[in-house]
Amino acid sequence: MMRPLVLDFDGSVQELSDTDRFPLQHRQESIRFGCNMAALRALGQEIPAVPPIVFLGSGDYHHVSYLLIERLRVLQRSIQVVVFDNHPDNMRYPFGIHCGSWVWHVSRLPFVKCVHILGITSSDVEGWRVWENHLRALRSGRVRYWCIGRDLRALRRLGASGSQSFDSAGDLLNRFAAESSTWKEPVYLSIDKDVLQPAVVQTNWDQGVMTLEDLEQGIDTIGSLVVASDVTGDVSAYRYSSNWKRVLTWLDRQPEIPASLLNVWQKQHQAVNQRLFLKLGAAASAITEQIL
Ligand SMILES: [Mn+2]
Repeated sequence: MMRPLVLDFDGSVQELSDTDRFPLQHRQESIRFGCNMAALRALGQEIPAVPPIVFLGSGDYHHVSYLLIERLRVLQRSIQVVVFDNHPDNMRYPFGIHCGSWVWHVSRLPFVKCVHILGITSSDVEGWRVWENHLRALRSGRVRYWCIGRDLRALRRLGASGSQSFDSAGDLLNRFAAESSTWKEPVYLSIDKDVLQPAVVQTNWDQGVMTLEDLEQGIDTIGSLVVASDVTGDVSAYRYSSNWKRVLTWLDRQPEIPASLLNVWQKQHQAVNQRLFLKLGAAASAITEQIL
C-alpha cells in the first residue's frame, strides 16, 4: 500500500497509518482561501513530487488541487477530473485563484477533457447566482455539474446543457456509473468532504447530503481509472493577519468553528480519512504504477 502525503498547511489532518507530512505552515496566510497565481506557482516550486493520494487539510485549500492536476501534464494524454463537492468551485473570482474558483482554472488546462462536479446541493447554481458561475465553461461542456435537488432551469436557459440535477444521491451515482463506464481516459479524483452530510463529519462550509457509503460507491465506480487523488474538507481554526482576507471570508459567510468542538470534529475526520485512504489506495495502486 502506498503512503499518502499530507500537505500540512493547517495541522488539521490527524495521524493516519503510514503517512508522510510536508510542513507548509509558513504558507498558511498566503495560500489559505485564495491567492494570486504567483503565490500558487511559488508553492508548486516548494512541494515535492507527490504520491497518488494527497491530503490538503481544510477545504480552504481546495485550489491547491490545481497544482496537483497540472502536474499530470506528464501523462501526455487527456484526462477526466472528478470532484465530489457540495459547491461548484467554478465561480468568478477576480483576484487570482481561490477555493471557489479553481475548477475553472483546471478546465482551461488543454489536457483536461472535462471537470465533473458531483453532489452539489449549494444554491450557487440557482437563480440569479448563476451569473457568478463561469458560464462559458459550462456551455462548452468542459465543466459539468451533477447536482442533487436543485432547480437548474436558469443554468439551462444559459446553455449549460451538460449539467443535471437528480432527486437523490442514489440516482446521481447510477447515472454517473453508466456514463463513466464508457470512459477511456485516466481520472484525477478530488474529494471535498463538504459533499457529505453533517451527520458524517462537520466542515467549515455548508454541506451536502451524501453518506460515506455513497461517496465510497462513487469512488468504486471509477476506481480502476483513478491515477491520482486528493482529499480536503478537514477543519481548522485560523485568524488571518490580513484584513483583506478577513473581509473576503466574511463575505462568503464562513462560520467560525467553536474551539471546544474542533478536536471532536478532527477525530471524526480522522476516521473518515482512514476509510477514504484505504478505498483510494486500493483503487489507485493498480493503474498508477503503470502510468506514472
Ligand atoms: Mn471545494
